[in-house]
Amino acid sequence: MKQGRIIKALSGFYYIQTEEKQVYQTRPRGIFRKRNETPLVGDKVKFTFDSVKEGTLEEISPRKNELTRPTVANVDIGFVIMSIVDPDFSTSLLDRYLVSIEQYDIRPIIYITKTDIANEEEYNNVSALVNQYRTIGYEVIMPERETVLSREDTQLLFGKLVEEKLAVFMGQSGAGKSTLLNKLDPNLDLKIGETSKSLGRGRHTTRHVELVPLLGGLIADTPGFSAIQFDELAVQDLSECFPEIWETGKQCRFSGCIHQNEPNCAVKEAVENQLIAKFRYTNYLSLLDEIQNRKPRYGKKKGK
Ligand SMILES: Nc1nc2c(ncn2[C@@H]2O[C@H](COP(=O)(O)OP(=O)(O)OP(=O)(O)O)[C@@H](O)[C@H]2O)c(=O)[nH]1
Ligand SMILES: [Mg+2]
Ligand SMILES: [Zn+2]
Repeated sequence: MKQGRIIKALSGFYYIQTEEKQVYQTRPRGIFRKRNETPLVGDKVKFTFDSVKEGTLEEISPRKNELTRPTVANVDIGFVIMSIVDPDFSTSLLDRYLVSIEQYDIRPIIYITKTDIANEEEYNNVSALVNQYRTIGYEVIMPERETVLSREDTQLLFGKLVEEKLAVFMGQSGAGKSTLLNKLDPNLDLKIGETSKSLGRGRHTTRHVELVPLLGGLIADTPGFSAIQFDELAVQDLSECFPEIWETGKQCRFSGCIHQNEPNCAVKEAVENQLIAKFRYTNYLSLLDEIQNRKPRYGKKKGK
């Protein structure tokens, strides 16, 4: 049996890439359907084959994680692509993306675009916020004002990060995800300036995710959707997705404190003393409110 990774799923076929970068077209064994198990893009698998067009997917390795929207398994890095302007930078949107990554224990990296067209004030405002995110511990890549990174610098930087890894590009429509990918690999020739809003929205869209081999790793571009839902996150798990709130929360009087209305809450105190950024706490509370008010459903535990 050969080993590889599913890089594309389309019309019942699974395309598996091996270490030698050969791609095999396979169909899954019937047993998966019987077990109600769906192979996912990103899955590490074993397969047999008669030719590159006729293979059989035999076995799926246990997943490290499973990202939804896009549905990709075993994601190592989530790049959140955020523009300063056009569309405007928003911490509440950024935090939504971060939570959607943190809940699956994926390493988040923030990348700031449109540094070349933002004016001084806009640049400085975002720069100040970026520093707060760095203080929390987030990795942020932000080119100098009035510049964008050269192709060489971008490739060098990303090459170090994505080698041997599976990365997903996320971010609002128009933020510059496809532009960045084209810079990393001009052969990709992805369409830019195309709003893919109509995708991503639907409940059961047939939109397919594809992993693109890039700089020794695999990258998935995604259409920008701003409506991220947190169907799988339980109230108790949200603070784990805000590293600084999680850390400080260990000192709260009540062990199950969700830092909302409880007395002697260390988080609220830290916000008052400006040790935790007010906007982060506000974003936390609004997400908490959203989770508390969503239609009743069982929250899935964060896989640790
Ligand atoms: N000046 C400037 N323009 C940029 C930058 N990045 C992207 N753009 C432009 O912004 C527009 C949108 O870029 P895309 O790369 O298509 O954005 P996207 O994130 O892929 O958007 P969706 O596919 O809709 O999710 C295009 O007109 C790009 O040329 C940047 O760093 N600076
Ligand atoms: Mg795009
Ligand atoms: Zn608390």
